[in-house]
Amino acid sequence: MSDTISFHVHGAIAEAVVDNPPVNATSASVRQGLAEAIRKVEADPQLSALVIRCVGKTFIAGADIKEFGKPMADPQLPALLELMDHATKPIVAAVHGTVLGGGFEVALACHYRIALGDTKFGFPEVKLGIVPGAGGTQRTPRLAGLETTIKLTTEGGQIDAAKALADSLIDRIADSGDLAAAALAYAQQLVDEGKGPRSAGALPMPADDPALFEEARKALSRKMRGQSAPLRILDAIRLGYELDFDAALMRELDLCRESIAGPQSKALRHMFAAERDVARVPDLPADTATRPVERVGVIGLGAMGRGIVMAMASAGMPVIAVGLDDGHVAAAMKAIGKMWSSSVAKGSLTQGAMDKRLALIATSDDPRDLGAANLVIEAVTENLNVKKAVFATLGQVTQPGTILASNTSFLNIDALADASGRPEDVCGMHFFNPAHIMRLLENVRAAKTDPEVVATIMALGKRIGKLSVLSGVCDGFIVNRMLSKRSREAFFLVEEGASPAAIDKILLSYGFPMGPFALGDLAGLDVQAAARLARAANATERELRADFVEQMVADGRTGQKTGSGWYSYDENRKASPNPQTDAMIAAHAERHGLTLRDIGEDEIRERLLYAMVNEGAKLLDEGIAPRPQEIDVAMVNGLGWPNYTGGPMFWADQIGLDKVLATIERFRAQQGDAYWTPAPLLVKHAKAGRGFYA
Ligand code: T1G
Repeated sequence: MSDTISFHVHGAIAEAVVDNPPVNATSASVRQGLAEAIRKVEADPQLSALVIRCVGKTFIAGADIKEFGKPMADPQLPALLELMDHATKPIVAAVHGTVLGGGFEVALACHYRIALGDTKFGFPEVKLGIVPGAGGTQRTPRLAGLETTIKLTTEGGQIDAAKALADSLIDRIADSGDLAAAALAYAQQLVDEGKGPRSAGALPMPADDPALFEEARKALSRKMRGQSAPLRILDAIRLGYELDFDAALMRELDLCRESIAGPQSKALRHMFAAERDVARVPDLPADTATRPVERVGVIGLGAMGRGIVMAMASAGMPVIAVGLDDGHVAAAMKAIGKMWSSSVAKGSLTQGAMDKRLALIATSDDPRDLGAANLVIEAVTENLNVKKAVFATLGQVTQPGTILASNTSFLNIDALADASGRPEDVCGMHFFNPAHIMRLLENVRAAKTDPEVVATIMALGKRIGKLSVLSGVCDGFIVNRMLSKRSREAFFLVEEGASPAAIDKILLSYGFPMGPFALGDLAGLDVQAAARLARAANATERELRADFVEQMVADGRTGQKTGSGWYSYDENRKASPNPQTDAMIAAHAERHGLTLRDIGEDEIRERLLYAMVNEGAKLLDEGIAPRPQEIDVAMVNGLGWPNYTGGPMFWADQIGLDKVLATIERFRAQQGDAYWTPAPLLVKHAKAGRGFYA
């Protein structure tokens, strides 16, 4: 057998056991070993059936992503599955863990399936921009029907064993935890009952339902806007109505290969790897000790503090929530209760789970109560002096070794560290609003942060289900610093003659969920004005002059919440053009003697996006972002940069840094050195003909 498959014989039943860590992917040696096992069983008259199972945490979790884009050794997965389909003795898949993608396809090509009760099944290919390539779109509908197939393959979610059983995707749930024994007994029973092989391909397709496909197409075009794989997967399922089973499999494989070769899959696979890379901090040894975190304190119960309390309690973490006074605490708990109650009303949370979460939250208006926490997150108002005072207090009321984290989005954490008197315990944990929903967590290492503190907050992020990215200290860290350059260009473009709606539309069609102006209205223009004020000392005259948000705030127009900002909003917050905005822009131009011009789409898009790429290169130069991976993961998950472009740094690499640099030089000539001096790293890489990724 191959080095990843062992072969065992138990009476008349043979067993092929896959051992290919970490996730038993169908690497070449697995495919070869399974093919050999099938041939062996076929050739041996003493053997009547074959069980395929895996050791470790999971059954096969898919094709081996590392093999993509390289020539694949035979047998390819579809050829292996064809061998199974045509075997003359029954093959039983015994599955546990996460049965995903190519792994699910292996199981479906087996003739019978038995699973542990806590097994999960899914086709995550779509998340990698891939059409399933080994029968997933053909066997699934024949077994489970169209609705389950469309949902599983186009959305990439998972179902549990009970649902898989109800949908005939498995035949049996093992009644004990001993899957190996249960599978052998099942195979023996099949043999005893004279049950032979069975192919899902021999079943008819379910009755066609064009309306269901049409509905799915519409929903996916909305929900996964810009992505090609979901729609290609629908095309693949339809092959079952157009071709016979074998021909449909061949065409499905073509679609799979085309999708793997396409730019979106390349970018999405990059994101998959980058998300895992950022969990490993380059200069932090993997065996760095972490400090125990059994109770988290949160001080400051505004929108961010509440969201952080909710994120912690939702993850099962006991929290001490400390507000300014009784009134603030009561208001915060009322708001939290209201949000969870609305989830209960919608059915996305059970009352029991909500009660459990609430029971994890202790409240107080006395910071001394934070002495019982192992880690405290400060989320008070975004003002350096206020925060310094809080850190001085925290330094006194908490035990030495208690981690003190600030949720500031742009203030200097080194200054807070000094104020605490325990700088080695201080770091940043920058959540994104709403903190209980947004997946990104920017963890910030300050000058004196202890490595154990870094290791602890990275681990804590994972524990509460966040995607943690490590950043150094600077104004705005990774996401807000890059975003501030986009905002600058957006305001300049308006001053030069582009309409906010046109700018938003261009970023929307690039793939962002919304453009900068719609985002400003949503977040609140007063918030944006306050951030501009905090940075005014370092702003240029031109940046100060582009004071549109200040003008609107002075006018009482702070965005969605007042029904008016860049856009007008009706009572359902539906946006429409705002004549006041047009008037403001015209008056602004007249007041400052600005001439408006027609600006092309390419210039608008490139100025908004290259400003961020250039800033990203500076973050790398300065060591604020350890690697381009941190930037791509942060921008995709924090700002909604479309994941199928791979994030700003990967995207720039695909364009070619020489081209990006040439465009930036053009903007520099047009707009001035203050805004468009290329980052030294960008120049260096462009000259060397390489990318941010080697
Ligand atoms: N191939 C290669 N390596 C993989 C892998 C895969 N499919 N899946 C995970 N890894 C590596 C991962 O990079 C990491 O390595 C380690 O395993 C642990 O992963 C023909 C076209 C299975 C639920 O998309 O969803 O099948 O970074 O940190 O949280 O139609 O991994 O440590 O070096 O995520 O326990 C479809 C993707 C492929 C499955 C485990 N399958 N994987 O989660 O650990 S396309 C997928 C996952 C396909 C067919 C086609 C998760 C997991 P390292 P981890 P985890």
